[in-house]
Amino acid sequence: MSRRALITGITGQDGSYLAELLLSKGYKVHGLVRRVAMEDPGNRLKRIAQILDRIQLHAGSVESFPSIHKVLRETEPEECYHLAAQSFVSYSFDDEFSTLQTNINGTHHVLAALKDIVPGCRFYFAGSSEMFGKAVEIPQTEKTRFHPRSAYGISKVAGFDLTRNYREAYGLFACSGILFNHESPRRGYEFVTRKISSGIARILAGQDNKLALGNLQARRDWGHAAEYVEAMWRMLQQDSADDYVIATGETHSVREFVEAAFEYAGLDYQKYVIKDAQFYRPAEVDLLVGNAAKARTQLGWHPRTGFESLVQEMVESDCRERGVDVRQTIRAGT
Ligand code: G4F
Repeated sequence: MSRRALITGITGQDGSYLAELLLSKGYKVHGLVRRVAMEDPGNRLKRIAQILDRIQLHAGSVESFPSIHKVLRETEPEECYHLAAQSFVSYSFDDEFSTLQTNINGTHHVLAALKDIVPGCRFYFAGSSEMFGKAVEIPQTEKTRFHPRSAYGISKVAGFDLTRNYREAYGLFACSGILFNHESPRRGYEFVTRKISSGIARILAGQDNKLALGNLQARRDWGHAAEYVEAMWRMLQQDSADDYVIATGETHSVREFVEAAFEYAGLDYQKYVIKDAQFYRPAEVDLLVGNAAKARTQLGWHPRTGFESLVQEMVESDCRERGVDVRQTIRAGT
């Protein structure tokens, strides 16, 4: 019999890659999806359109304990990947209350319902390098002290502690992945990498001539999302539950991403990129770089896609979507 997995946040970048990975391993995949998303499949289910006939979606929300309870009773998963969250750091400054409420209560609801209904189910919590915030050491490991700099980061620290406490207090097989930034052509347009790659595509398509950005000095450790979901799965296949940093170990500034992406498209970024104060954050996370040695040793996981390849894949994909052949524009020296 195939193993059953439930993914909250299945419609997002990570959820869609994870669902594909689990299907390829023969799992029966269930996804928790807001009812509004089910009513707008063309838009909100677009990342999972290619697998909709092979997965089972359940209407519900992590904000509602009864709906989680109901879905867990119906599906009785053996593995639960809790990815659903308000995940845009910038927005968490605009609405701290809803970010804290959705992210902390959402995690608490899932853990509490699992303990009641399927205590043997293995649980994955999507932690974040934003928990390190004003990082106290370089690179960051599982032992680095947290110093979050946003309501989003604070909500992830709370989720991490809830997960650890359900493991210690109730014996749940509950793990947290401390994932550093992970990108792909499926990334949301509001995140800086996709904003840059889609901005370039619009410029090459003649639909725009400027790209407004905020802080170009911030440094991030950017990997490929399709590889990071493999680490999530590996965590739940271990003999015991634990927490792991998932990162490439390389850090680049936003400016370096901009330069690499524009250069690949044959453009001089200085002609197009403008600074806009609205994209600066009240508190910035200046430098993130992770040490994933524990994941490498214990999970056998390591990143494969380098920085340049990631940048190029994203630019190419966005250009293709707009009907622009970026390789041709490079040859033509646009
Ligand atoms: O792409 P970002 O919005 O990602 P951020 O804040 O690092 O968070 C992402 O990664 C986390 C993992 O560490 C996740 F937990 C989280 O859910 C999310 O996936 O911003 C990256 C950097 C920031 O320093 C930001 O200030 O880019 C800088 N930036 C500069 N201009 C911008 C912009 N960010 C955005 N979104 N838009 C800009 O115009």
